[in-house]
Amino acid sequence: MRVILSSTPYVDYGSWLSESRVPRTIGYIPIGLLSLASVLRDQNHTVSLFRVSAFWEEHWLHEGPIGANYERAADAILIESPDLVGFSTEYYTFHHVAKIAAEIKRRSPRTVVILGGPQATATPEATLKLFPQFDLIVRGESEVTLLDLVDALESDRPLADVPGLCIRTDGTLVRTASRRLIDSLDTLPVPAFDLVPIAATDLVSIEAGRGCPFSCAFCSTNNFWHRRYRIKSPARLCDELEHLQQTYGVTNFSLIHDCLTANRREVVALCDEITRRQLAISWGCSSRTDTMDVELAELMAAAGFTNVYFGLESGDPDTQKAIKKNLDLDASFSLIRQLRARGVQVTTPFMVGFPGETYPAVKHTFSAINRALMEDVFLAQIFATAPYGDTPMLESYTGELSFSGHFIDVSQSASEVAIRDELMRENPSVFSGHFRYQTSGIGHLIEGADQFFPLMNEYRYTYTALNQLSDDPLYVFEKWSEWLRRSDRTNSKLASFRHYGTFEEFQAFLHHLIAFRSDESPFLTDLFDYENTRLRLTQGTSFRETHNPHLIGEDTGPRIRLAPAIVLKRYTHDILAIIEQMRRQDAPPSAVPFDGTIALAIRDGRLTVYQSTGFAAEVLAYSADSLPIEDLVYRVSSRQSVAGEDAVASIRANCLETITSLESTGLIHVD
Ligand code: B12
Ligand code: SF4
Repeated sequence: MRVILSSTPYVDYGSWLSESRVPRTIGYIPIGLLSLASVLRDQNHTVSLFRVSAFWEEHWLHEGPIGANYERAADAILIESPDLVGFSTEYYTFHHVAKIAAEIKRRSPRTVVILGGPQATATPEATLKLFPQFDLIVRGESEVTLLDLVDALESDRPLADVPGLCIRTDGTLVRTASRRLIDSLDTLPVPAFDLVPIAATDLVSIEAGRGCPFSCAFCSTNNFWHRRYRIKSPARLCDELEHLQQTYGVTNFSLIHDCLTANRREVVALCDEITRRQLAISWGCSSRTDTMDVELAELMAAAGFTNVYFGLESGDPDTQKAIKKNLDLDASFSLIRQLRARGVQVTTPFMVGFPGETYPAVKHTFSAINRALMEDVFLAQIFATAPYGDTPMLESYTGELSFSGHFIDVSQSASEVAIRDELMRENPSVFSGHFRYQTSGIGHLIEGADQFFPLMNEYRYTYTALNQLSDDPLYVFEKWSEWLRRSDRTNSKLASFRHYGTFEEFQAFLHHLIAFRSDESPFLTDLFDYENTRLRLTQGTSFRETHNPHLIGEDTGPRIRLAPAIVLKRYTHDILAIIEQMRRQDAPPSAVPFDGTIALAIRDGRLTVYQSTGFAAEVLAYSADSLPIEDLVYRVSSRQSVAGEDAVASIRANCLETITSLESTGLIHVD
């Protein structure tokens, strides 16, 4: 059979925050589909992969109705005359998948169009009822089911005999028998990685295993995999890693598993095998703070572990219990601190908008977010709680949802958005993820939180200092929400979308907040400038060396020059000491006077900060003007009113010593 498997589109958050505000789609490796493709190919079926994101990135029509984009995608899929087209689904872009499928069915009614993945599995009956373009849904784990289905279609066997489906029979919707989970993931063939472009420098996701034994009430993935932890054997996983390393030169991996460390023994065995084979790789995974400790992390780090995703969700102890996450935040932060000290990169997602959540509870969460930022996490994320299908939380609160409509989608006209929203509003069982739970007076803190966190992270010190000085962890976010409401800017192209603010606007907003408080805390200005400079440097803006033409005289021998990509700043406050105070988190930051020069540089891809005072600061400043060394000696001698050869020689020696020491840091060079 000729089969095409299609991934979901994925709309890039970052593109929305840029000044152009044109939402783009971005590609990813659809691990599940690669596994299905491999299983089908092993049985001699012809399989292609259609990546909607990649297609739209190239072929998206910015003008005209959005429908033309669905038609284009359908045409591209049908070019290969498939017998079966299978779409993957997640709630975020489900509406687009449904539209592409409708176009396929309209053009080619004989093509079997099916759905699989987390969203379709959560609401199979409601989905088939709403969307006649789908012939059936494959529920849950699908490698065996899909093969069985294709075989049944080819041999005309009744679909009712294929476990793991939801089908239409005689006008009714029927779930066929449940399908048992595969016992050993090692029995699956290696995913069809050849179907996606992979470059040596990519971060490549590979599936380590499936299933989390915990029971967080908001989470859909635990039920999906029956809360059964499975992991590929160390030998099998290392074979896959080696295959990718040898074939594509990839060294950076994400080991996809809902909670890899939930089984310590398995993780230790995996790390032992990676170490035994001496695989020169780095990798990250998802975990829970209460399933890892320093000893395990060190063992993992020795096997290439460099980053971890720790869902902390809430800073409120009562909410932790209510959502059944049950994490001890103090213990979590203590672990995070120890991991950071060992150079492990940590990302901490938080959530707001749990059922009945109150203002004080959200305050606790924002307090924990400040804490995470000061523990130097790579990213503290905030997500509005989406009521996913097939979660205990949604089951308990189904009757109390209200439609949100706030999310980042591809560009479309106001009337198209209105139609989209109506479809979602009227079908809460299919589109529950676009609704919100009823909360207690925190509505304004939910919508926009997802879009706020990238801004907050980039300005984490200014953000946290402002919050701490106000003794209110919600100070900046609430003011920002107000600012956005007041500015009420809309993009003419995307008039129908809510405006969540851009980096530039957030900068202007912070500038305004600081101006308000500058008497009270003048160091904020230095801190903000420091963060702006860091941002410009880390975003790759090239800084030219500054030349002061007045200082460049005749060629009088070697000059000191500032090394490239270094920015010098004169601050009156000790930024590093202030940041250190904030990290201690025992009191709001206070001014620490400083009289010197701070140099910001990117070294080995990381920001490095040097502070220098006294004569070294002076020499650094001169190096920005590429001053001849003899000029420097002359200036210092004149300033100190030194005369006589011996005295000048001693100053020259002092200058040379300082220059050598600065040269050794790589900040300046002499030519
Ligand atoms: C890696 C990952 C990502 C990656 C890659 C996404 C991908 N689809 O591969 C990235 C970072 C891009 C991502 C983004 C998002 N993700 Co995500 N992601 C995951 C994660 C952790 C692993 C996915 C995976 O590879 N699993 C392993 C493979 C083997 O399983 P699988 O993909 O489900 O495929 C199996 C079956 O579902 C089925 N199947 C899947 N597709 C199809 C299609 C057909 C035709 C058939 C027959 C069967 C079938 O067969 C496969 C083999 O058994 C899951 C959680 C999880 N453990 O599944 C969340 C998860 C899928 N993501 C989720 C969400 C919400 C998102 C985002 C919306 C987050 C956000 N706010 O931006 C975006 C949406 C992006 C998008 N359009 O896909 C939710 C989906 C919930 C829902 N009901 O929709 C999940 C379940 C996590 C959770 N509990 O919240 N995600
Ligand atoms: S620990 Fe993570 S994956 Fe497991 S149930 Fe909780 S949220 Fe879901």
